[in-house]
Amino acid sequence: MSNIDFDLVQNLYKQFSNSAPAKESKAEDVITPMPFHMANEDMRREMWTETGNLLLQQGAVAAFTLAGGQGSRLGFDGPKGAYDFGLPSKATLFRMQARRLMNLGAKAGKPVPWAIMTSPLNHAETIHHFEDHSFFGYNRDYIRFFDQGMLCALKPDGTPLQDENGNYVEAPDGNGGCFRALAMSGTLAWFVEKGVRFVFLCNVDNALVKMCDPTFIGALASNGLLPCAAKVVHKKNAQEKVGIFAYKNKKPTVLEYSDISDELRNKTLEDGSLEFDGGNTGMYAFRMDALRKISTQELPWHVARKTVNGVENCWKFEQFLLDAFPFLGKILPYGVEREDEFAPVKNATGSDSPESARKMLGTLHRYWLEQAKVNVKPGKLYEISPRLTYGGENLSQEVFDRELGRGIFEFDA
Ligand code: UD2
Repeated sequence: MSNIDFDLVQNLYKQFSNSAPAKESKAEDVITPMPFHMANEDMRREMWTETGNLLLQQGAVAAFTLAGGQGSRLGFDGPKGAYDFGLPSKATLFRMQARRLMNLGAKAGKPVPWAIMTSPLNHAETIHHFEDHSFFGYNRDYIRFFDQGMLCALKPDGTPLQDENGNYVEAPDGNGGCFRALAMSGTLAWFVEKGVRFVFLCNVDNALVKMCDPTFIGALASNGLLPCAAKVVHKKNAQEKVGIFAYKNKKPTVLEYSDISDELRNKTLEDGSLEFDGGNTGMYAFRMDALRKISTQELPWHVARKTVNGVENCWKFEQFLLDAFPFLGKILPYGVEREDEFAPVKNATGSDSPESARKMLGTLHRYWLEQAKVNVKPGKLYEISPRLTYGGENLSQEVFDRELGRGIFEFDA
């Protein structure tokens, strides 16, 4: 007998089918922008980096990758982390994350515990990807996979959707299911056993993600009143598909792009800039006790009407990680430059695509080489292996000459 929670989906159907699509707020809600400043302008930056590196040396920092989503927009039917987005090295998103963590672990003299949340739909394939690549050389005692919960999809009339064999069609319960799955899978306990005190949590699909960024972790650790932090970028434009940082009735909130009204997303200040300008990058840091607290909290549900198995307008319900922030009550909005840290691979073409990610990574790595006074070729882009550098350090003409074609690749946009 499947352990499908039919009561839950029926209650959610009743909740959502009787009301108009929930936008970000009810009339009485007060929503105001959340100000943030750029971390690279903060005088405490050096101290934050030292603190983060010290915590990594103590083994007190873990990574947690959210990889249970279905990469439907990309048109790739495997796990998105296993997607090779066309770099000269053919690195997949998982390999990049693994090697960046290994760079940090080598410098800290301690491997970084790494948890990867999958869903039952891509769990086996994810494990196979790692096994096929010998886990990218990652220490097997410091990597752990677990899958998130699933919810039955409903037909437009609210009855459970079944496939041609009569099996119920289930979908992942949203990245907000990560807290429950982290606890129920025993991974939170695994973190405790490893001595973890801070967890860097990120989407699987950002080609520039600075895994367990020591400066970011140090910024959270340096302020004992804060349960969590999140990396923020200035939005590209009003339509950019990112959550926006705001206060809703004085509580820190990230309002998802699918849940905000056009009126709110298009609001501008007198100088024409966006009033809600803080865009969510999907990179967060949590204290362990904040994760414990949220794992026992029932987050709100969101509804999406999607075509599932060829049936249009089906009901899918999911929880958003973003809804943890109002419960935690405080957050550090940590401003970062998009060019340095945020190149999502979401769509097959256009913005947030493999091509845009390749260009952003190649441009950033070229900049790193230019900063190291390396003679780079006009118009060429570069890919530098995380084995050689985490954020542009330790590069020189000598390294370039030795590594070109091995750990450094030259390519055209
Ligand atoms: C996410 C953020 C959005 C912005 C954007 C940046 C949420 C709810 N929204 O939007 O604010 O930061 O990313 O690129 O996070 N996932 C699971 N299980 C699920 C659903 C998703 O693990 O059931 C993972 C997914 O694998 C990915 C991450 O959560 O790593 C974000 O999911 P998405 O790419 O579907 O979210 P998106 O792009 O709509």
